[in-house]
Amino acid sequence: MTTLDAVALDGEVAVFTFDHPPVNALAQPVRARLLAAIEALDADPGVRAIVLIGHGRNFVAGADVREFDRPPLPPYLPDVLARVEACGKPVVAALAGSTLGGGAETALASHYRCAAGDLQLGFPEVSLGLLPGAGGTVRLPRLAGWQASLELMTSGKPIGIDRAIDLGIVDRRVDGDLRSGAVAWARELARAGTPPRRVLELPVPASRPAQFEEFLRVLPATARRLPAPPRIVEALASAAMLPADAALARARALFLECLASTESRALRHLFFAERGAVPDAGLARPVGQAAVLGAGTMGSGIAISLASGGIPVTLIEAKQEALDAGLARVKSAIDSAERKGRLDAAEAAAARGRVQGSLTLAAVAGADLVIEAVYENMAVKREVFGRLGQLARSGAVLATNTSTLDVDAIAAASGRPADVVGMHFFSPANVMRLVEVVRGRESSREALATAHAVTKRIGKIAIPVGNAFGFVGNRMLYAYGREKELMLLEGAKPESIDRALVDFGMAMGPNAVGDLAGLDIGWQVRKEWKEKPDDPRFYRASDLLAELGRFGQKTGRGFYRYDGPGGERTPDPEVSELIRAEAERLGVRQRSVEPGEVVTRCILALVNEGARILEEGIAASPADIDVIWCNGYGFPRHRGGPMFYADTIGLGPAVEAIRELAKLHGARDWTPAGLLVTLAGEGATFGSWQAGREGARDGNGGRQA
Ligand code: 3H9
Repeated sequence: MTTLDAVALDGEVAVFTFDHPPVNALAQPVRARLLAAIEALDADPGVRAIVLIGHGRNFVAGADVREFDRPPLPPYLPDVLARVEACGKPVVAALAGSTLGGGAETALASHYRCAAGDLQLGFPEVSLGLLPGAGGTVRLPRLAGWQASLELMTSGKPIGIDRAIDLGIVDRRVDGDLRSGAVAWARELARAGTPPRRVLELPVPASRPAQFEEFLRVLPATARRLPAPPRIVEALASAAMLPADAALARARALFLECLASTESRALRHLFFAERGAVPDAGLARPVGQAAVLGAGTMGSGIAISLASGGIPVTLIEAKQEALDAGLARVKSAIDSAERKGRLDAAEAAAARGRVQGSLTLAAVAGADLVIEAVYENMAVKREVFGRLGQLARSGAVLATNTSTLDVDAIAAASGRPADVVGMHFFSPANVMRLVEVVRGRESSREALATAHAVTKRIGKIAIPVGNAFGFVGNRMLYAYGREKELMLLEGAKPESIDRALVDFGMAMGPNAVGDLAGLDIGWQVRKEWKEKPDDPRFYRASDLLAELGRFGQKTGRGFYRYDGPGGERTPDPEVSELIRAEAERLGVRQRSVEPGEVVTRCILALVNEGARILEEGIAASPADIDVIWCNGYGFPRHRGGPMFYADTIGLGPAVEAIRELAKLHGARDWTPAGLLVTLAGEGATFGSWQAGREGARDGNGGRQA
């Protein structure tokens, strides 16, 4: 009788369990166990069929991404899966939950597949800059056809059980206990003498050679420029044209090319950076009820996030009309999530049931967490926090959503500053995943841990930041914006700046973003900003347009015009003329500014400010800055964030370029940060610096800004 790690016998059926917390990733020991098990079970006369199943909620969430930064270790997944497929006894994969990447490929190498109703099957490799590298590109089309394979693998989006059955990927659904259902089916197959059905032996579906090129052409231009999507299409085209062995070898070679690419390294860096542990997780206070003050766009967005994430919330406003409008926004967003299938009917009903409104601040008394999202004005916030300090129950965490004001000054007004933190959500709060969790001078570890835990619980990414003007994201935004504003005065057109940065990969150009957010918003902030740089050119173009009532999209004019029939964005020559006259007044000589200069100045300004923020301890790590910029400001993910990008160009060349810029534009804006100079001098990178500090930090409760 077989006695093996991870194998249990159920009569003549052997059950192999993937048991590798947290998500059963296919790390080397798991691959070795699976290979040993299949070989032994294939040879064991007492075993007539094999079931593969995952421990816990998931089957297998893929290859172990942590191994990708090291030399590959045998046994390699493609070889292990080839051995599974070659097994002489029926192998039934029992799928549930996350069945992703290498996990989905394991399912395809099995002979039969059944699944539980919560199946999420997909090929997310593309979001890591990779392609399915363990035979998926050759096996999947033999079950699901070319079009579905192209779509599943280039989108990375998982599918549920119904679609998996429709596509022929899953053979049957198991209601009730998955293990028993799979074992019963395996026994049935064995007793009926049903032979293994090997996917690689199924006929190759017909294809047109042009089909792959056509698919590539309609992919978004951004995807076409990345390494993975065109290689996924090429691997599938090879599977259509070459014998299986040659197609498998081609896919493997393409996978290794992707693995070595900077883009994949960048995406893997973000994958882990976005999954940092909750600092002081054990200290988080339970949150059974929340309250949000202010039912404007931000407040209702936060309420939607809390309710959808399972936390009952009271939305509080002073006036009935504003409260009704806020509650209507919440309802409409939940309805829309239901229509789009992001919440099922029961989840949507539960989310709606978790939101109630109130016109009295006293309603905060029942809340464990209060998030303030009232008007961005210190006097107003201090008044609100003074009352919250009295009304909120003892132990409740009081969070301000301010994006620019001093959290310590707000905290002091509450009379209980240890309970106060900042939770800086980004707009629209129900869509954007980023929250900067701001540590005030007196914020307690418990209050911070609670803010982090709640953010994670509602599916968002919490990044710890220190309390300084603009925290991390907006402070860096000012450095980035400073340069684009100077280049506007120097003669660059708004649309040329935007085009250069969009070509670099930014989701939107900064001038288009300004128009979308409203140029009046930043103008107001700068009016109240006491330590604003003493430079008449600082944000002069934006302020000039705001002074002229050109607030952006909401007034039909800003850096662009929006007054055409469809309200679309069109360049406005009048703007360049207004800025030219202003430049003349300020004595700025206009010239032609090339796209390369736009990118260099804007991105190096980010890098330099990021390095200063690290020196000052406002951010805990370069990776945190990368997560903030990729999730809050549309920095291209395939470049890994500004600090990772700096590592890829080299810190030495970055410092040299900054010194060159200092010669041309002055040392005030272009003195290289001390940390940057030190690391460049040591031949180090932000990545190596972070790795060196991580050991010391692990001992004291995770990341702390
Ligand atoms: C692949 O398969 C390539 C093959 O084609 C070819 C090979 C030759 N590896 O997200 P969570 C960790 S490429 C290692 O917070 P959730 C994660 O770091 C892979 N670790 O949970 C975190 O650790 P910690 C294709 C992994 O419930 C913990 O698990 N597969 C992996 O919100 C919990 O993660 C993917 O791309 C992994 N593959 O979501 C799937 N996955 O607790 C990637 C997770 O220490 N994973 N971890 O911070 C996911 O999409 C989500 O994690 C999942 C769970 C949906 C599974």
